[in-house]
Amino acid sequence: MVQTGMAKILDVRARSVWDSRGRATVEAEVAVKGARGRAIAPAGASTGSGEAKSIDVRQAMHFINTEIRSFLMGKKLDQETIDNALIALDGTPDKSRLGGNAIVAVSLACAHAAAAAAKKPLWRFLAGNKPVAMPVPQIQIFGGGAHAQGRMDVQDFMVICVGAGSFSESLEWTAAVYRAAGARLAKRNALYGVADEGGYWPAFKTNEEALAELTGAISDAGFEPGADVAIALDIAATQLWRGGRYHLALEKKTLTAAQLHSLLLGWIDRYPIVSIEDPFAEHDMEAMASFTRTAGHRIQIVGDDFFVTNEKRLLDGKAIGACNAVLLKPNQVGTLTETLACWRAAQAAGYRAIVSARSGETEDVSIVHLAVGWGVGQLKVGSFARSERMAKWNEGLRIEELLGRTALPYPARRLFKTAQAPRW
Ligand code: 2PG
Ligand code: MG
Repeated sequence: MVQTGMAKILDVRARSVWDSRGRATVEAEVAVKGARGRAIAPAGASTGSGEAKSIDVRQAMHFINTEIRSFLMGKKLDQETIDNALIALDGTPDKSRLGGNAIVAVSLACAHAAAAAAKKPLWRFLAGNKPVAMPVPQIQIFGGGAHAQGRMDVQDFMVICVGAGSFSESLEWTAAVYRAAGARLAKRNALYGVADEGGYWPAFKTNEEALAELTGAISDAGFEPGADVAIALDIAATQLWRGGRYHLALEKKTLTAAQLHSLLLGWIDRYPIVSIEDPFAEHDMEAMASFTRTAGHRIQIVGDDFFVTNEKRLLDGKAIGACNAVLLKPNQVGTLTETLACWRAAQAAGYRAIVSARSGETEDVSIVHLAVGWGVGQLKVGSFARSERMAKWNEGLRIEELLGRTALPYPARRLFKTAQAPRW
């Protein structure tokens, strides 16, 4: 990470603000001479047990305004040193004393302050002089799981515009698919509203019906499923796992890991799926490894609750051949430095990564800057509605405009080479 190494912290403050679910969350503000940075902690609903623990917002504010503030005052704005000091100051393995929410807000606010002091946008500050590419978006069309009161078992039905030539074109195509999906649902009288991340909350009878409808919406919008626009799923399977079995409430089915494995392989055969996140529960290491052995050469298999942005968990997963990609959520691990360590470990392991928002979000757009500045390649922000989501897509558009022709080639086609003859 590029550092100014010069600016000294003059002030650190916290305030309570509101997130997209109308819940209080913490914002941190860090001041240096002539510049300041601020960031807001997001919140998940389907969380992994290995995540940094958030604490009560009043408590988090109190710690930022007292202990963290007195500790950081006068310190050099060096990200790694500050993050390591915050980890040591907290003193717990899961950041439960000072709060993962307090720590991530301060860590990100420091990065913003350092970039502002260097008079650079955060993405440029993080990238140094290296050329960067715009990330490929994964955008939710239907929402389920913990984000829609379990109405559907699968949490995210998303699209990846694998054939699009740029970030902005990906958004244009997604807008068309999102509208087409809404029109299909309205026609069938199957629309309940939108789920937590802005995706439609549909009244389907089975999870597979969502796949068929999404494939239909891609065609309705004038695209070829698989070649132009493909499907990505987040099963968020930890949420389905009870007593060693996977429970699909919508279909009143209880599956063993082997049965879920077969179900998912069938879906990959029948629908244009290019990525599946958390196909098995966070504890089900062997099932994840076995699924990766079978399907890892065909699709991207992403660990979210499974890795919780934790470098050590990623290395353990690599050792048994589980997954081939990792979701990066700064608040899942707690600091920017640990998030970057996980991304570096992923690169060394030959894994891909996707920077991701949480289901509880705000207007904070830091993650877009991380995806671009670190050259991560993919970005997941939720759906294509509601301003906490659109703020991030729109920030990407501004960065794309600034990059202009200096951008590295947009990586969608390279990452998701589509089958010559569509299987669907
Ligand atoms: C996920 C995220 C975002 P949450 O599971 O990937 O979709 O959800 O923030 O609730 O963990
Ligand atoms: Mg997930």
